[in-house]
Amino acid sequence: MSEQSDQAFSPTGGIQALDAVIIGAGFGGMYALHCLREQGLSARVYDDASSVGGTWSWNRYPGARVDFPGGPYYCYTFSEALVREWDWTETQPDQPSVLAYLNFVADKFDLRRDIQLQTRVTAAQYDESAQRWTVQTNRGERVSTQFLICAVGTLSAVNRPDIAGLDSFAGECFHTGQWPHEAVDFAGKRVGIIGTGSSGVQAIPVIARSAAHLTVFQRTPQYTIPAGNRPLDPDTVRHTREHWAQVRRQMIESPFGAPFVPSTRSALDDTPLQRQALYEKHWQKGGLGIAFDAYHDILFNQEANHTLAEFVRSKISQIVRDPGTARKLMPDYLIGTKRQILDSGYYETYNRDNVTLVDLREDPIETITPGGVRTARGEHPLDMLILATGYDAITGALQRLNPQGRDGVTLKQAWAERFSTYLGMAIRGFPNLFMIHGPETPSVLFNMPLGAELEAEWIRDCIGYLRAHRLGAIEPAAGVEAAWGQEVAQVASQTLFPLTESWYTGANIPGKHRQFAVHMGGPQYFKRLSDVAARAYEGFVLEPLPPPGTHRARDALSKSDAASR
Ligand code: N01
Repeated sequence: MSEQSDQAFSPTGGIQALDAVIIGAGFGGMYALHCLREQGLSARVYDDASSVGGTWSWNRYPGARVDFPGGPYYCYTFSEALVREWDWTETQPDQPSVLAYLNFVADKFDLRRDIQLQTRVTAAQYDESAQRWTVQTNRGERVSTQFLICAVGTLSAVNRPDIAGLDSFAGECFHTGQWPHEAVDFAGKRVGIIGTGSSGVQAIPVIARSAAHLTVFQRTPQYTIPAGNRPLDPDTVRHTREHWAQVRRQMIESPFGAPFVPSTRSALDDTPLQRQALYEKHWQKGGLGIAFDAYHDILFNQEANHTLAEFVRSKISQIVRDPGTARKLMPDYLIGTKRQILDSGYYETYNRDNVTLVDLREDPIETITPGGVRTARGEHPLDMLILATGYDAITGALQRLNPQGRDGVTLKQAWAERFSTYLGMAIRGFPNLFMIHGPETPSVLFNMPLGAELEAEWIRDCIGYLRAHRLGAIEPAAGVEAAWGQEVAQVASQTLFPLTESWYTGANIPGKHRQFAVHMGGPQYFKRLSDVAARAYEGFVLEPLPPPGTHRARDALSKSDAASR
């Protein structure tokens, strides 16, 4: 433990003291640990899972793959040695490959000695006088830490749907986000799956190949685009290794953190025939380029958006042989404004004899029974039921953690009406708490490993600043969260995203407040983070350390600031 921690905290109950507790051993938490240890800080990661990897440890469902430009782009970028050492083999790596990579990273950087798995943080409480958090786990540990870093995942709080009779189902039942580690055997079984988001769309083609019968219960049809997964071209691998700094810079500066060179053309600049040819070229190649790269205005202009939406609908009509099934699969909202899905043979799967599509909008579920799912039109007998019903996204895991900040106020209380953050990194009333991929960061709309790195490095530098200036606590100032929230909403309002009900807006969870949860600025956001740091953490209140040997709080907040709480 560092010298400063001794000054900042005098243990009273003999509990262990650390500089930082990090919750979550995914991309963000693992890198935060590495960063803080490099600075000589003592840190420990807690994770409920039985392996490192975060989302890649939980999402072991069949077909799970990176749905972003993968291979050498969806990975850590901080270490050129690591980039040279790890051989990605496919453009869209599958879940076992990503998990193997994260385990390799944990070993290479000797992270495991400070990662405690199968340990859930059950409580975290801020002590104002000590400027420290007390963290408790389900194993009965209590730890005192100056900094609490929540790398709890944006898509980790599973959404178990409130469907009548769900608990009565007598067969096997799995959620895609809590998939068993043991192999799941579909052979000879009647399988049902509820949900056609990214997880369902990835799993359905794979399950259909071995199940006796697969029944898909779809509430909202999806636009999905072929992933075009293929072996990585050795020239691409060589180029990225040889020009790594340049590739990294290009990703940091691109709108979604991807190695795309954004188009400058509008979809409306081309004739219908030209557009068709360009969309067809992207469709054959696969990947997100068709939505993010072909034209610059698909996500900004409704008319441009309709051209691509119509193209994908025409593909559904061409691919799916039964016109009734094709009709049920037709989405009618703005393409790309729900999370854009990449698939491997999704629409084609509905041409199989052993697959049935149930459109829940015309034939809703009445109840789940011990033997299957009963919809308005009849019973669907099942041996296995899969819930691909998603997550209480972005804010859910933080609220389930429910830390208790200043004056005993919990996060659930603070966010009862709407969530608020400053920079998506910190929350007023919760000093010394940082988030990685928190609400109001680019998180899920930017390259997630790269975004996690940039955020973890910002936290590392911020802690370094506090230490260098003998400061004990940091917290957003009054008013900055409201301004930040307005900026997030304003950036989003320039796009088409807020026009569609999605988990970005909170619409997938009954009763959840509607608030756009992602900062869509990408590079502009990360520039803001750097600027705030360069201006001595502008917008934050910085408290001095308490006098050595005392527990008395040094209230550095100005009277007006305190009064405005
Ligand atoms: O979850 P989702 P997901 N009755 O919320 C339906 C990431 N991810 O796990 O659209 C019936 O997208 C719901 O219907 P509707 C990726 O970012 C990454 O699939 O709300 N249906 C929807 O069809 C992704 O976006 C990878 O009407 C119900 C589905 O369940 C995110 O995770 C892989 C229902 C949920 O779709 C979440 O994807 C997989 C109910 N009561 C996922 N409740 C990678 O490869 C919900 N639904 C990196």
